[in-house]
Amino acid sequence: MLSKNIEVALNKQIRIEAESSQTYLSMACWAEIHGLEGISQFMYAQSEEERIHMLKLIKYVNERGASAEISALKAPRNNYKTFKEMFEELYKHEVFVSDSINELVHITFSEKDYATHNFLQWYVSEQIEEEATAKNILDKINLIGDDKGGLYLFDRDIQQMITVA
Ligand code: OFO
Repeated sequence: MLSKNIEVALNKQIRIEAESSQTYLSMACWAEIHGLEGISQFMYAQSEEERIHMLKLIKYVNERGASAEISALKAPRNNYKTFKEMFEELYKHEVFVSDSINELVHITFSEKDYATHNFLQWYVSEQIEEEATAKNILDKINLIGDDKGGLYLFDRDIQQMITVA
């Protein structure tokens, strides 16, 4: 059985994962309407991945005798000046999610809930990966600068970075 504090904290994370999914869905749309096919595929996959993160939390909360809450979501931003700005947002967002997971892990310690602590380790590793991917992409974008040919190749190559887990 989960404590009330843990239930509340996990439900907050469920909302964050759902909002992440919506944020990346909005980025996918922006890239699609701007003709950035590869980037858009990447963002659709990211959105899917965040939904899986959300579902994993929902199942865990319900299985542990508490209730997962499906709440209203904040509307994501739907416009970007450049694709670089969009990826900067993605990186910032992933850092925010990592902070939130860390906070959650901290709460499990203070509540002595080692089962949830153990469950969250998957998210800790996932965030290391996601932050690294976002950082890697930003480094590539900085190399490309304003070069149109570089953007063309980047849009093609980013599809190789698609993973859904
Ligand atoms: Fe990329 O955020 Fe989920 O965990």
